[in-house]
Amino acid sequence: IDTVIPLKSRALWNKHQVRKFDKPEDFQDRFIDHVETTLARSLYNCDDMAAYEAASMSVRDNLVIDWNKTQQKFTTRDPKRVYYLSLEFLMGRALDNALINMKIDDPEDPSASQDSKGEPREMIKGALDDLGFKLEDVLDQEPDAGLGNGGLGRLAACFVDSMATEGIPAWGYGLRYEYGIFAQKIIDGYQVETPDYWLNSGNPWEIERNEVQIPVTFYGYVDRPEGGKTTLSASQWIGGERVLAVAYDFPVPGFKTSNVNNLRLWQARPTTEFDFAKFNNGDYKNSVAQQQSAESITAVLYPNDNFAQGKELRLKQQYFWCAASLHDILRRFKKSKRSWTEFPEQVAIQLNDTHPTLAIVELQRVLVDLEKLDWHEAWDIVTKTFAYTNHTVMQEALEKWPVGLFGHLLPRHLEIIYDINWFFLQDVAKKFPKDVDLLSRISIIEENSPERQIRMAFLAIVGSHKVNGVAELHSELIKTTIFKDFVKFYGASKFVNVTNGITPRRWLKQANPALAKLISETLNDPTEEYLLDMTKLTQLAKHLEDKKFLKEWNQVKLNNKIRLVDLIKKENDGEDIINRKYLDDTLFDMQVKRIHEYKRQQLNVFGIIYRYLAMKNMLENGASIEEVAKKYPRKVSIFGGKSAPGYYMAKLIIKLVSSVAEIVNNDESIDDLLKVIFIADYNVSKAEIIIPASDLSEHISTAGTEASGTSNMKFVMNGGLIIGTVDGANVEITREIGEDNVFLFGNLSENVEDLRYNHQYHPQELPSSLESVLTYIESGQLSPENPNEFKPLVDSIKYHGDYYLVSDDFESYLATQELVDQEFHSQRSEWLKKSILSVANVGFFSSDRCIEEYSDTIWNVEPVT
Ligand code: NBG
Repeated sequence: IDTVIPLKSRALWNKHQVRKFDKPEDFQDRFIDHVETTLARSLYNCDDMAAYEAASMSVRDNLVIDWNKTQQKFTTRDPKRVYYLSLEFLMGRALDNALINMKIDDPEDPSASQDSKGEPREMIKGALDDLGFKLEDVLDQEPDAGLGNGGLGRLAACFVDSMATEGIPAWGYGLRYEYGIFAQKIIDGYQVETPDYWLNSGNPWEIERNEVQIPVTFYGYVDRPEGGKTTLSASQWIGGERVLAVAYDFPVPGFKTSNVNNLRLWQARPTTEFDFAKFNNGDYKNSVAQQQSAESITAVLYPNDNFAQGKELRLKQQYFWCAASLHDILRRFKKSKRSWTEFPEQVAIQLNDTHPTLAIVELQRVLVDLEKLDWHEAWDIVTKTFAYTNHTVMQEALEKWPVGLFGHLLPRHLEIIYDINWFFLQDVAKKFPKDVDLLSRISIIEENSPERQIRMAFLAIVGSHKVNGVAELHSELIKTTIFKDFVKFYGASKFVNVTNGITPRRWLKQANPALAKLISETLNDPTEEYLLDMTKLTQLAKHLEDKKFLKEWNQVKLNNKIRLVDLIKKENDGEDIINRKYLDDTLFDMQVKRIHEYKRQQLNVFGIIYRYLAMKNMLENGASIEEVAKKYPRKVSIFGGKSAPGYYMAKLIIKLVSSVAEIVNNDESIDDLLKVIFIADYNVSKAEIIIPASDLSEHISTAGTEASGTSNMKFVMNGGLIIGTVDGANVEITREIGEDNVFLFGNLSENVEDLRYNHQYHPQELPSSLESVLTYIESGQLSPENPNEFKPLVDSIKYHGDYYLVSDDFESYLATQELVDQEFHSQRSEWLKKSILSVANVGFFSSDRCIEEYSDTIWNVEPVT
């Protein structure tokens, strides 16, 4: 390894080598060191926030030591590396996770296993306690790193955890947004967005790399030097605007390993060049303003989930990030002095959705224009390097860029895309000479819209060697619908499935420490190997008849419910909405995820209205409250999730939930039998409290619309049962844990098209159950101040074709909910067994399994141990 340090000085360096702390006293030493020197505080003004910062920096010191070693190891061994390009990394909090994943070893006795020292988390808890701080309060200071919208961003976060854990030489690349996903406030029942300036008190987890600054160019024009006659030859892009990409690195520790990977996020900064022309004209202010606008590139995360907005700034973000990341990757490769043909043997780049598709074009540009490779030679390298993950079949979420906008920002890239398409279409025409329609259908350029558009998904397919969907059903669907023509051309083997997964370290151990403890005791696995090898969980099934175990299992759930009820109380200014007397007997039914029509929170809330009206009806007809309780036992319906700020219908659904909550929660006649709660500002750290408390969760998307879903896996991993449609990963969850343990309902995806067609041509009669709900909403009782408030929701079903098939699934939803009530209330020990069997068979959904599949079938990489 190259170094500028002269040989004679190296011994001294080694002598002063930094060491990891491995004892409480050493941690305390570090902690106070950071309080007094890094933070310039003291014993007299160290509050919880300062304690969080000092603890984080101390823990980070340990991680950084391992991180340096990991990176050195990769540099020396030079294995094939994986680069995971994702515009979103929804990391949540880092400190607690680091305490779980951090490996402590004894420098004096490296053979002594960590296990003999106990858990680092416990050690730090004790050490902080001695210093006068409670770990829980300290952890609570950390703002979420909310650099993502929903499942797609959280998936990337789970993947970096698993890649580090498995020893895959991998880096994540993303953007360091100054504003993450907005904070949601609910005011008078409406969502109000407030900016999430998460870096407000600094970020102890990042390392600013001012030495890594990469210039990125936009706009301008293309020049072809002498001899270069066509767009295929080396060309020169004369850029118009230049900004710098500065690297910020986040250590990503693996579990039970000293492997620490890197997540590199780019921040945009102005170049230090100065526009002297402007300056000399006396236009100092404008010359500075232009520089300032550079920073806007990484200012804010686009808050849309499953929706492509098509704004120039978004395209700028994408290119900025792709160009910087690729530059970094190429620089690292070039150090090895290998030939370009070896590039795909050394580098695998995974595209998380189409957002980084420009990286394909950028690599082709660099190889042709700068490295002077022949077009075809370059293209061969490119396609062997990239692989693309599709996360949705929904049209509105598929990215397309108008060529005008695109060509203005990236003129050379547009030429390259046209050339890629030209060669591609030639190949298609050769293979299917008679199929003229096919060419326009499969073309990367869509011609028949008002303006030509670049279809980014098509470009991603053409530029990749593998394309994967994220659950079996979804991976089949993409082959038969949106990418059908590509299967015809390439054959089916280019299209594979890798079913999503989640990291059990965060979603079991961190979110549900009590359950993790019970599991490790029951499995007689004190060092928690099951968190790495989840097949061990199947042994839980042996204990189904153990009464004591069932009781403990139930107690864990109850305690988690109390933890959640405390949170809800805190968020409601200290008022308890949920009656604490009956918690064990109350079914906690949850739907927490982005608010979206296709996810059908409206189906859930219509079901609640139906239940409420039925209860009232019974009472009016003289039934006693006990009789009502028998038919409609205790239940709390919990909602949480953000709507995109510009998504009118989703926002209306939030308001509807709030309005229903207002009526139901204040109706004394139903005696707390039903409560409705909307938890504001759903995010990763709230999910960690909400999910472990669920008895039932809802995954009720219109069949064929939810690519996978990952919260379904999180709930199951925490012993919650699920009610769901035959959609996304629900299908495989059912296969793994058994259909007796899942409440499935509704139409199948193969019928969706016909049902939609029918709605259009034969406006259907609604089931009377739904009719009564819609009539109630139309009556205006939920919104006396604006009786027509929810008309658009009603109309979308009654008059606008009910695109999401709420009416078709309503009856079967109600019937299945009735079954849920019965089983929860009258067969409680059966319910508990189902809960245990869910956890016992959830192992398949560990993201470690995903990463192994990606490594074997797509990346062709091996762990470095
Ligand atoms: C989302 C899907 C989810 C899936 C996640 C992760 C997009 C475009 N898609 O069903 O809606 O679980 O991706 O794969 O955000």
